[in-house]
Amino acid sequence: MLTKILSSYGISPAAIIQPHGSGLINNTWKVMDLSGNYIFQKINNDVFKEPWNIADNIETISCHLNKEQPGYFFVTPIKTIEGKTIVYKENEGYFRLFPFVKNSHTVNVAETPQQAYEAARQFGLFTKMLKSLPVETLKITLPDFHNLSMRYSQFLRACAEGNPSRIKEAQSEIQFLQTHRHIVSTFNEIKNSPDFKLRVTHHDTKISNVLFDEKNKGICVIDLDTVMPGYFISDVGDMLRTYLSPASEEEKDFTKIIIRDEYFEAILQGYLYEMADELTAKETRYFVYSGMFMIYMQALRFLADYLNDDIYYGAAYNGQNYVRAQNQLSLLRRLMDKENFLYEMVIAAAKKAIL
Ligand code: GN1
Ligand code: MG
Repeated sequence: MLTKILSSYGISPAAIIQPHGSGLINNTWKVMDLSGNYIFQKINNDVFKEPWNIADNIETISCHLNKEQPGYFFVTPIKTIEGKTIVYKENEGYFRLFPFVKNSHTVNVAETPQQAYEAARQFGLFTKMLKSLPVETLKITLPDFHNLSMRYSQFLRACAEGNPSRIKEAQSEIQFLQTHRHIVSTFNEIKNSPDFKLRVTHHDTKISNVLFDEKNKGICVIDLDTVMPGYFISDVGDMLRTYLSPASEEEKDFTKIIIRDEYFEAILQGYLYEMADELTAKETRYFVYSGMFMIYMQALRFLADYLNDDIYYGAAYNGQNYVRAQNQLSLLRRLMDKENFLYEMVIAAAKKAIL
């Protein structure tokens, strides 16, 4: 089946196809052919209901960058022999193909603060390079994706209408999330504040979405499905969520979840290197909040999915989404423990960046 779709790009049936990466939503393969190496993806269209919106956004972004920032390196999908950037096959779904960038590699977890710094610079640079593109020209590929008040309502619905035995089991986590709903109120203030700008936002800043070169310098960001208008708290927040702790969201031993200060400093320095002049003073003061926002939202999403019998994320073992939610709540507690200390780091770095 995959071979047939690849033939619309002129790729030979003898090409080697291997599963690649660890995303929860799309399926990804590496394709090795005599004509070159590629990354091949099936778009999950239960999640992305309008895959053509993704293709349109990538087209809009690449046209803008080619014109305004011709030196900026950026990976675009390869066109089929017929000139399409997405292939649709009935009963199979939507597929696209990217060139595999030579001498590049990805990492699955941040192993050094230097990697975290490089990634933060790349995500900051991406937003900065697109600052002259009017955000409203981008299509919404996932409505309300990082709308925390909507996520909170979804969670409340799951608490009322979900699996009754799971609701009972998760009482203490449900309580905790409700007690901390001030995180949602702060988000509502942000939405209504003129100090917070909508910019071109990546919305999936895990470290495996950055390509590194042989010297571990960042080359560019990849996986542009969720690029939409958004707030900087989404991008910085997901970096804090996924790089600060050495243990991932799948870890069951929550004692392994810690906040590594040197990774916080690296994300801060890397992001501000590109974005210090773009962020308003008020936005900068919400740097630590952005981590709380994303971790809280991910806990809500994992827990709501558990209560709804795992319809969104699926589960490789019984209770996986419950473990993920508990894991994220531990991470949130650890971050809150250090909130003031990290805030001081932000203020010090912002002062230096202005001088
Ligand atoms: C999903 O598929 P992946 O791993 O890139 C999810 C993110 C979550 C993440 C949690 C479209 O991303 O929002 O943070 O899982 N993407 C979508 O691991 O829902
Ligand atoms: Mg993704």
